[in-house]
Amino acid sequence: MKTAEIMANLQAKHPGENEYLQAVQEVLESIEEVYNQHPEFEKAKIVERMVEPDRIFTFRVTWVDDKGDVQTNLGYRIQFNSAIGPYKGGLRFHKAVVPSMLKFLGFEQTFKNALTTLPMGGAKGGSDFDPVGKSNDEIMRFCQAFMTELWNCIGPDQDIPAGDVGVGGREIGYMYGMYKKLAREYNTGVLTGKGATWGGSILRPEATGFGALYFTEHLLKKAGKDIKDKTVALSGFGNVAWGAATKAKELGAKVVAISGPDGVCEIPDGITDEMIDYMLDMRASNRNKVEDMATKFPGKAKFTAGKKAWSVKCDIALPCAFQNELSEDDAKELKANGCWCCCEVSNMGCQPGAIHFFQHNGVLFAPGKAVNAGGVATSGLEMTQNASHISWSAKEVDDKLHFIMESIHEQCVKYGTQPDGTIDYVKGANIAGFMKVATAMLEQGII
Ligand code: 2IT
Repeated sequence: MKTAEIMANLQAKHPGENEYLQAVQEVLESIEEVYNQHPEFEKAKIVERMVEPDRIFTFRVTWVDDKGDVQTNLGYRIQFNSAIGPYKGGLRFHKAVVPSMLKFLGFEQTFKNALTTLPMGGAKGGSDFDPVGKSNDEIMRFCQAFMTELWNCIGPDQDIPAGDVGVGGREIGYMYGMYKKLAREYNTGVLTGKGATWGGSILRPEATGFGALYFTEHLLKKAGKDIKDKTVALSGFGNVAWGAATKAKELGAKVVAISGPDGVCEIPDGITDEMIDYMLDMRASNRNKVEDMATKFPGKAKFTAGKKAWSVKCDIALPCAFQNELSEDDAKELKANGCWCCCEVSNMGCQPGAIHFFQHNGVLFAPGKAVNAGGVATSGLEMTQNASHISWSAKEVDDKLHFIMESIHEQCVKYGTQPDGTIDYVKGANIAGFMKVATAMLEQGII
């Protein structure tokens, strides 16, 4: 395999799909050496097959807003790879959603799911529907309209969507209600992230953030460090940031910044439990403004418009918002301010230049597909509970999540340890995920 050649072909075939091409490039670069030691992979054209989704569903979603006006959006489901299990991955509702974004997310999901130790293939979906400023009724009508098209493409042993940016427990509830009405079956396992009283797993809402902090703990331990009393800057204030802030505080770290598309909130004395609870209200309001935190807690949280969380002095940076949210310049600013660790919690949160800078300037770095895999892993645990018609206690789920995050860290160490003894977590995660998916594809023949 020659990465440059494959990338040139993909670029010609999918011009302008920059996020997708970026995600593929990162993986191919890391696996090239290992791949070339396996002529059987080359013979079966594993890479050429793996970089293309199995199929893409595109559909029109029409709904009526509160003013009575008819609105039309586009909906998608990308079933990327089913070598190791049924398609699994979230739905993203965001105005910037285009096929390239969902293809990058589906591609990443395939490797991430392979790392979880659970049998799940990769998928992603969503819509260019913009939840910002929408009423609860509008959200419900949109979710129902979206599901009238999607329901035929999914199933508990076929494709199991969940939440992502813009899709949380409320949206999953509305979509599940409509799914049930259309399918006339109580297939709880068809969606994950459900409410705890109707099939949802305890700790699923917290799982992405909690898992990210468990991974961070392992990474720090391996580097002879500890999270206690360290300052943490994180971006976003949605579900993932909320879970990360909760666990970081619980482990004794001080969360000194959260951010939003409007700017950053500095919290010099560290985030409080009341502030963490208020993040849920901020998300539910659909205002998408982090400034609301400063308005609610004057004197404790200071808002600066137009600035990112990466401008705040910290030990550990946790991108928890959106792809490419941390640039090379941000990485330099973080390092100049004393930051020595960045665990990417968002999918592809760091631009390639930022990752390169971290890795060559002594900043510990781990990629999203390893760090944030606790979310989808707990979705996998939700599927197991649904399939066996039981529900586990918080302790049972948390113990399993701990085990999974430790195992992901071990896989990164196994495949990412360099001759000089340092660990390249990007390589480690990519090679570990790739080997599992590639081996399964090989064993299942040319399909
Ligand atoms: O990016 C992700 O891993 C998710 N949005 C969660 C997917 C899932 O199926 O729980």
